[in-house]
Amino acid sequence: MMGFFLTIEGCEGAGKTTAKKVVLQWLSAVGREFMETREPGGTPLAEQLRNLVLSEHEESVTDTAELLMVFAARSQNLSQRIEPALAEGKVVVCDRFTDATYAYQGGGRGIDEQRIAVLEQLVQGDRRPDMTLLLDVEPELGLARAKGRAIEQGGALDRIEQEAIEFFHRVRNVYLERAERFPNQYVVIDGSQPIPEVESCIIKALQTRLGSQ
Ligand code: Z5A
Repeated sequence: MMGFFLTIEGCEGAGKTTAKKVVLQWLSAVGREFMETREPGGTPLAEQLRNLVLSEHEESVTDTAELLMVFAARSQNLSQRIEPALAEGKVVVCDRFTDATYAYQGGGRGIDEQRIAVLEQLVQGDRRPDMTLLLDVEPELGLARAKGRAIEQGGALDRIEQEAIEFFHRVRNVYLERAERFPNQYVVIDGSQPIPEVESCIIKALQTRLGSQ
């Protein structure tokens, strides 16, 4: 059986975690072997890089350093976990991938898309997601949810979540532009719907793209 690379994307609080649960339950129900991971992260070293990217530092983090850290983490995750799982014919379910780099470092920070594309090619070669579920919500709604959850769990917003609202509008715009540009890859799901509706959209998308494989 061929491996399948599925990524889940969206602004903060869009419902990615909720979507991931639905995807994993569906894969178990149809008996497909899967491997679950996230970015930045997924291996011990990549998780350390994740902490560096998301935590506060005394010195300011340059946009280029942030970009290189997410790609360094990606290189580890690809070689240690993603590529081996795909070679074994598994479905890889990855919470965020390079589309997030285009959205956050490209849209949010304003790094030129071509620079990101150079690193994408260097780190990934021709590897691209087979399918991306984009949970789309207005940033105001997503951030309100993320804040609500942070309060519930007694946590705090991370370094990126503290950006101004305009940052997240730029992030969302890049995601939506990419969804238009890559219609074979993207499935856009309205994340502002009630959870049961979001779940049934996800299941329909999985049946269409993975059901016959
Ligand atoms: N980042 C980057 O900059 N560059 C890169 O290349 C990559 C990542 C790969 C970590 O990502 C950060 O890394 C991220 C981008 C950056 N920015 N930040 N910060 P992350 O995915 O680990 O963290 P996150 O974006 O902050 O995820 P999140 O806030 O956990 O979002 P979520 O998973 O989409 O949310 P959720 O947990 O599913 O839902 C949030 C709450 O809303 C929760 O209480 C739910 O019960 C509730 N919810 C969810 N769906 C609904 C619906 N439909 N109705 C009502 N309530 C709902």
